[in-house]
Amino acid sequence: MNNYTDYLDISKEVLDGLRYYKPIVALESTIISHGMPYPENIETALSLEKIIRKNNAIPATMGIVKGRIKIGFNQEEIEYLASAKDVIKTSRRDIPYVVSMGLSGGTTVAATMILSQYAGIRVFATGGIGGVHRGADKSFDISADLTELSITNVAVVCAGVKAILDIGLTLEQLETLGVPVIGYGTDDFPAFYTRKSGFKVPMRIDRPQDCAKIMKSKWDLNLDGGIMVANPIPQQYEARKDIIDKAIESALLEAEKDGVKGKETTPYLLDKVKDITAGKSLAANMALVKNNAMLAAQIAVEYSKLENEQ
Ligand code: PSU
Ligand code: MN
Repeated sequence: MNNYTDYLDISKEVLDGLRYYKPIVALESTIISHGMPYPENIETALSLEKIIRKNNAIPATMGIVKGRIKIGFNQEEIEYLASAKDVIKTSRRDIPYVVSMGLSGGTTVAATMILSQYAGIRVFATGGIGGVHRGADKSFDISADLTELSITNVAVVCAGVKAILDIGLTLEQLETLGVPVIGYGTDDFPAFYTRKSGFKVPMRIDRPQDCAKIMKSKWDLNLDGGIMVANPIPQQYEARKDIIDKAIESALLEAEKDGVKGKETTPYLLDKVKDITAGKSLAANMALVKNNAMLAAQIAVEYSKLENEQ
């Protein structure tokens, strides 16, 4: 038998939530280990949990600690992932290595979707997903987040994708992979720090219950795969497009100069953009993840109503 449960430690609170079809929201841990600096990473991780509870759902921050897959971190585990130096950025391909060697991993969107599916959690909040990198025609750098969205049944609430990526190609790839990309209260696909990318979303909803209905029908119809809910950053936290664009251009140049490749690329670019904008990008990043956690909780509440009706 395929005994993946042997590898999982699910917190008591999350187990209880699963048993009674309560609303649960998954949270990733690459954002803690590699996406944000210390101590903003801990501060953000803890406040996301608070926001989810305030909106009547159970938070399940997840990742790998010393070889064990943890669904529902406690505070000590969050602090460990936020400050330990040897935490590995863990996507789908890295999971078996990290688990069997007894290592610790901050899980990416792709890996967190996999862990969520093991546990039976259907809603996940993050900042931005990975996508098709600029210059992918040469580098072939396309995030495993996209392929995961085509096979794993989790709705991912994000603020779109960063302009460090090629947003147009990322949307094309999502269409090819059959992933519904839903604009929440917007016709324009959001670009993480800014509300608009200039690309239209293929579909739009304005209420959490509509998202829950789309999730249910997709999976009732055996159309395996995830859903991307693109939730624009709140207006008051939006960054100035010209400043962000310039910061991204310089970050990309520096990455090329430093010969950065593969899994190091995304964390490198995030860090450079933060330095170039003197931390302004980090403040926007923290605000938009919190906004996504709130929407994800509302969607989880509506989805659990549908599950409980059955
Ligand atoms: N984009 C962000 N912040 C992040 C990430 C992406 O704006 O922290 C992280 C997420 O964990 C995402 C991962 O899943 O980077 C993508 O990395 P890669 O491009 O190597 O697949
Ligand atoms: Mn990559």
